[in-house]
Amino acid sequence: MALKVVTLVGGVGGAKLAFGLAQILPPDDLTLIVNTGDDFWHYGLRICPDLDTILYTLAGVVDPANGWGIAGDTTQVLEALRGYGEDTWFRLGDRDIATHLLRTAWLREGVTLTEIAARLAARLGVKPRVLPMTDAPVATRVDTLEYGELEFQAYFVRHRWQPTVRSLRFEGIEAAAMTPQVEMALRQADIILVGPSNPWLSIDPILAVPGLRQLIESRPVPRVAITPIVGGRAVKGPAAKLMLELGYDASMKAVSCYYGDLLNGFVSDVVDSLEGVIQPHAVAFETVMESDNHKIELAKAVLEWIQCWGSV
Ligand code: FO1
Repeated sequence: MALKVVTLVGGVGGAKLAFGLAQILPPDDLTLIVNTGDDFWHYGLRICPDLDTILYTLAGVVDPANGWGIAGDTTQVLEALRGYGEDTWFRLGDRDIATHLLRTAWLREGVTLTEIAARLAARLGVKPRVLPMTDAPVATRVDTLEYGELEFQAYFVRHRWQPTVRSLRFEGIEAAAMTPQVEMALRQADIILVGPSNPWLSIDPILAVPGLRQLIESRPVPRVAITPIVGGRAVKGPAAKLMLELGYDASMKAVSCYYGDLLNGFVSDVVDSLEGVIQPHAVAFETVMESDNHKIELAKAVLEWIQCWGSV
């Protein structure tokens, strides 16, 4: 029987799990709810890094080395901007710019981000549903010791997430609302997954959309996160450093505690023991996905494990 799987994702780790799930689930049974707190305006173009990373990954065109952008993309525009004396700290590829041009033009026509993601997915041949967490503009702001408050991409890319983080906030989140598509997907989900994404930077913005966390917590279905921390370290990005700066241990147990009763299941990595995991269902798999096959194996193992105990 069809199992509707809804996965909250942001960043490269989340995209890897999404890829694995997309290879084993019928497209109609997989919905991705994507963080939009990283989105920003750059040279007048609306950039949506997490949406594009998911779309490019599921389309099989993502740059494998970075996990974002388009494989083999060129940087003629970037070099021309540098020729004008611009500081090209955010590496936009030429083909990637086509995505931003289309999205920006559609936004100007009043098309919603949800509809834009659907159009781009259709044109890229991506069949699972890719849903922005909200259609309202939300911007993650990072308050740092060295520079004060930074836009997310200034923190993450320009300053290579080296500044010391004091706090985070999601500008515009109070006025944001779940789209009907997000609400319906969560209401109809048989399984809700939280990808191995940064809980503070990629998942919290999604959970902060008014009513979204409560809706997930109210669902009597398996609600499972895959750890983004392995052996006390982030697989990629600032998660471990950020945890220490925010006063947590850099451990998968601390992630388990942080998510708390949002979840009833937790997947840690085999290098970490399960004691300290507070969710009633816990398992350890090899969660570091280095190959496409590994992404598929992890997705398969997680779903099979859930079906052993899920109330589905
Ligand atoms: N990340 C970087 O570390 N450096 C970049 O120059 C960069 C450019 C970029 C362009 C388009 C895009 O969709 C993503 C890009 N990213 C870059 C990744 C992005 O900053 C992160 O993937 C998310 O915002 C956080 O996961």
